[in-house]
Amino acid sequence: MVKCLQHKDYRLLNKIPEQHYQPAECGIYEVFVVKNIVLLGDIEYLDNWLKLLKSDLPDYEIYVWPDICDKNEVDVLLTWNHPKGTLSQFSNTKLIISLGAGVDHLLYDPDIPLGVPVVRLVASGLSVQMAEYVSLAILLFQRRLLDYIDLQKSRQWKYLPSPSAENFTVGIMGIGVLGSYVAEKLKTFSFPIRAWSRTARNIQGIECFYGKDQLKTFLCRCNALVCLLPLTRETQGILNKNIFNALPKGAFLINSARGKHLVEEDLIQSLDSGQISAACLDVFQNEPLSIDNPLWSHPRVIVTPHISAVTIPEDVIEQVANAVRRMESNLPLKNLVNTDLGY
Ligand code: NDP
Ligand code: OXD
Repeated sequence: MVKCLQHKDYRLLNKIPEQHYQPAECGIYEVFVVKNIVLLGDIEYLDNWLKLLKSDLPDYEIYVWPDICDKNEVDVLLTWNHPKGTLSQFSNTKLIISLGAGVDHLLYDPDIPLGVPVVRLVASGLSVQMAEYVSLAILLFQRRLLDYIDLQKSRQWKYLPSPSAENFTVGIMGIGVLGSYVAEKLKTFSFPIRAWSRTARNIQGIECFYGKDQLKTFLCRCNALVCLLPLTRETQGILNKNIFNALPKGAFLINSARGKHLVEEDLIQSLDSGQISAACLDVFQNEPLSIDNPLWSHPRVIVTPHISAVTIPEDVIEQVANAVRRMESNLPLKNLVNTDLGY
């Protein structure tokens, strides 16, 4: 869109191609291209986002859904859990940025405008938080903290033997940006690490497996299983009774990826049979977790409200601004999502 201004703004003037200058009959008029960004959905730290976007992308107008400019003139969408039915309205958008590492919230929506590039966030802050969360849960399970909490309730002073870290193998499903960082941190405690991915990987100090054919071999020695997979057609419902039965009896589960990876009923059965000893769940089929969901009160389940790795605007603003500038300059986008693969 081209807009007239009735004041001089040399900062903007310098950015405008010459053919856009239009001298007016009286007064000083300048003409420049207006570029628009819309923040759409559940945006945590909205005030920070607005402040940072205005300072890092000063040539953009920033809007927050639903008070936005003409939908056809939105250049960039920054989204997280957008309201249903909104995406199709942004057919002229040039770039969609997921305000998280996952993009299932976008790709599972049939309304997503076709052909618009989607980029996701890859930030060291997310990896650090995820490593803290997973390490906390692994150590809690390996050192039997849940059992000690139980003993405390009945004031029992009792020693419970626990496996050494060297004898407690952690299996990570999804050894991408987050999984590989988590693995490096867990290695420092001496946990043997196994990893499972879609394609073959070779990572020093990690026993790597890939593809459906190697899944059961991967699982058979995992004392704890950590899910850090993206949610795709292939991985939906992957944490089910077949997987639980392929783990050593009494294994632990940590799901920090997406709720739809887990068949919740299968987990409850496996917990009740002792096949799975305990689970730490950060994500759920339906969020927020409904008040009557049995996971809330299961004695062997830890529930957290999707907080393992929260996007902090200050950590990622540079990446967001870079993506916008690269889009403008037709440069290859970083962290571009492969919409066919779903991650
Ligand atoms: P990446 O894309 O970097 O890594 C994905 C990994 O999963 C890769 O190793 C990939 O294999 C593997 N994978 C994908 N599909 C399959 C498949 N069909 N079979 C086996 N392996 C597969 O993702 P990130 O590490 O950045 O993030 C992972 C997920 O974590 C996000 O998608 C998001 O859902 C979740 N997340 C959750 C957060 C929370 O707070 N709970 C916060 C941030 C992210 P390959 O290496 O072969 O490509
Ligand atoms: C993410 C998340 O994908 O917070 O970043 O779940």
